[in-house]
Amino acid sequence: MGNKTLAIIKPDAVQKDYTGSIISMIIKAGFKIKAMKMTQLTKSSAEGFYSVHKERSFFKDLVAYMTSGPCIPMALERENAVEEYRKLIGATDPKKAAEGTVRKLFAVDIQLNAVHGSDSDENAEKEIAHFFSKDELLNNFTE
Ligand code: IDP
Ligand code: MG
Repeated sequence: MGNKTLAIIKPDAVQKDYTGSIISMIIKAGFKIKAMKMTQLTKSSAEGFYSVHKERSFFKDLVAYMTSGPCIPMALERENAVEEYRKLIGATDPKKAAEGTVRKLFAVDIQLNAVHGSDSDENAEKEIAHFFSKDELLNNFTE
């Protein structure tokens, strides 16, 4: 059970000024922010980040969405981080997300769903490395 995950406040949520509310929920749920930046993904960076979905029908739209404006990636630390963060954000489709979850509160639909969360410890490592250099954080994690 790992202690880190990669979260992103996606462009639609940043644009609608949900950033403060979402970060507040993350902190109240017991996560420590170990690194954070605001950045606008290039097409190739977004394609790389979501390469597991490249054969999916929604891939082109997903890349367009994720490059549409600034987003806020964060490396988060907490016990059982991947699972606990996915519990906090709720299901991919906000219609199916539990009451009080980030996506229930802030997502528009299954695509414009406000936030990203890693789905495994292995992917959390890779996704954190996608956004943050070692100097920016990795040695800050308690192991
Ligand atoms: P996740 O973000 O909950 O892990 P994934 O299945 O990994 O969900 O999908 C990645 C992202 O692709 C979603 O967060 C959402 O923005 C988008 N997406 C997923 N499924 C669909 C779909 O059926 N239609 C449109 N966009 C989708
Ligand atoms: Mg996923």
